[in-house]
Amino acid sequence: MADQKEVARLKELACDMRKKLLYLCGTYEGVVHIGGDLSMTDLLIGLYHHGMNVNPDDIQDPKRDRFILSKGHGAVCMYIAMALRGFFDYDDILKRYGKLDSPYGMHVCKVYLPGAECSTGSLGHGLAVSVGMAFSARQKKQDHRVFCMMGDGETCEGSVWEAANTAGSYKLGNLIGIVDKNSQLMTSFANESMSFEHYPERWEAFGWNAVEIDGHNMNQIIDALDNLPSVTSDKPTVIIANTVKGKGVSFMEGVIGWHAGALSTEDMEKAMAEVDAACEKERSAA
Ligand SMILES: Cc1ncc(C[n+]2csc(CCOP(=O)(O)OP(=O)(O)O)c2C)c(N)n1
Repeated sequence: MADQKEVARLKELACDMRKKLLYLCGTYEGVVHIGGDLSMTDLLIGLYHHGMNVNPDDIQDPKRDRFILSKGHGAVCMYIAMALRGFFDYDDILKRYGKLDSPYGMHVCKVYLPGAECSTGSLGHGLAVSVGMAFSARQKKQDHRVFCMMGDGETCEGSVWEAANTAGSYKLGNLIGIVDKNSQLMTSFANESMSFEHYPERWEAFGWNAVEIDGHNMNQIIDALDNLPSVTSDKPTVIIANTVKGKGVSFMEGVIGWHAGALSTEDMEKAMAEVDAACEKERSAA
């Protein structure tokens, strides 16, 4: 069972991160992909603050775990998770997000952002790049992992399954996929567009371990990350995280219009107060 002090520490970080995302969404002059940012907040906190071996003071450490945000439209969520870990300054993100020549683009740009392993934004490519990185690590006898975060909508892309098949065929146990399964795409609910039946079995058919969790339950996130098979094992693992788009904000949860949007000051304050209240409830229940 996960260490409860650690779980409490990570939950606090997730609360802080949700508020930081909402503040940006209420103060930035354009739209933010807030729905899918809030669905993967707990997962990114679990990864950057517990599960992955990363060091903001040595971003080129060859032993570091590699992270690819394949759902690249959630870039600012990754920037803030990294800022809370000491990679960047949150105020700098607020100042420069989405501006010309900024390292903090709406999508991830490896050329501009120190610590980014891959530029993403065109969906369906991150897993293939991750497979290449994991294969290369195997050949060089390196023992880090490669983590790849995908959206469930993104996995409608055929290229994802070609990459999944390749990873299974080459027995890349050093590769971890995470699917932020919030059951919404951009303009529809997932099951209105594509079937997601037998979803874990699809991964298993390509030679993967599939682990299904509640992607907002920090105990389950930490358990999944703490119990990954060894880097030398012969099966890649996918963590299928059931999440809620817009998690934590009543007027966003499960609402199609909140794939991306901007918040008025009033709604921003309301949303932040809801997050605060939920965090306070969790604290007093602990
Ligand atoms: C190849 C490609 N097609 C279309 C888009 C536009 N697009 C951006 S986000 C999105 C929906 C993705 O859904 P999902 O992967 O489930 O992301 P989430 O709901 O977690 O934000 C689409 C279609 C894109 N970025 N890349």
